[in-house]
Amino acid sequence: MAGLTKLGVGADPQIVLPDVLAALDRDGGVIVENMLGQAGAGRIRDELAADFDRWKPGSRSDLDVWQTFHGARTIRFTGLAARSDAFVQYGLLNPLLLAVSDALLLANAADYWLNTGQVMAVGPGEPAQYLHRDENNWPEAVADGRELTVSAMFALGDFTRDNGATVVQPGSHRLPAGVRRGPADSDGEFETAFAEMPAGSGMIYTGKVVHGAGANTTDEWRHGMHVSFVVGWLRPEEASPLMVDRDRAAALPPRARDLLGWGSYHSDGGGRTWLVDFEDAGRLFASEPGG
Ligand SMILES: O=C(O)CCC(=O)C(=O)O
Repeated sequence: MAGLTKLGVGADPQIVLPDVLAALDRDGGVIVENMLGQAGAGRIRDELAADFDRWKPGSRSDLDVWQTFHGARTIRFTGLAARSDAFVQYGLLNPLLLAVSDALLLANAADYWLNTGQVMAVGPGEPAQYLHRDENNWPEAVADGRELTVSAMFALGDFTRDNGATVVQPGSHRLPAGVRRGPADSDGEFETAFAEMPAGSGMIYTGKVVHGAGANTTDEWRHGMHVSFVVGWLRPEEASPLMVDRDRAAALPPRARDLLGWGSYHSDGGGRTWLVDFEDAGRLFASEPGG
């Protein structure tokens, strides 16, 4: 069985960055222990505990395709920046995930923003999710050699093969652009790896690699948190500024605000989008009178 490379990160993510990028280039995904840290994972879980208790498992969609994708025994919710300071500190502003996104996405865009931050708590008895590529959210923009999105699946609790660790097909990111969906063992073209990792770790992966949540055959929940970025010229999956209101945004660091869509996009070619009164949305937070 193919495995994913496992690395560890210390205080300076730049040290491990070349190894992370090499593993992503080779396999499309890489596990980084301590990416959130035990403390970060613990604080996020504590701050989201009431939401985990409140949300019911299952999809909120009427469509079969989404019900299957979301899973009847999986709890999912978004809006994490509105709910948790620790999410902002450890997830949204995660230094290694930002460094990887700089390296892969700034080749194709002047900036990027949050695609979505969501928890995926896979419950006992949940079958494996069908495999997919995240970049197919934007089929019109998908192209060979162009990275549109970078993701991390963070382990808020231990990920094991039995409790639903993310399934990855290493090397599948090299397949030609196109929709790839199906059960984990559908084609046999690629070997399957399981992102088994201790709480506080993250599995970084590109939008091109085929992956999905594993089956949970245990009687425990698998607590995961997905954080992904998308190039600034595409519309993200999650409407973050509709979830994070202006007062909440004002309390966040400027980079966090930009990533959440409370800033504008300035293309390298001079075009500007997502403006407020013809100027950068960041001016909404300027302290000068009339700013
Ligand atoms: O929960 C996981 O391990 C992966 C989930 C996933 O890829 C998704 O829902 O898009």
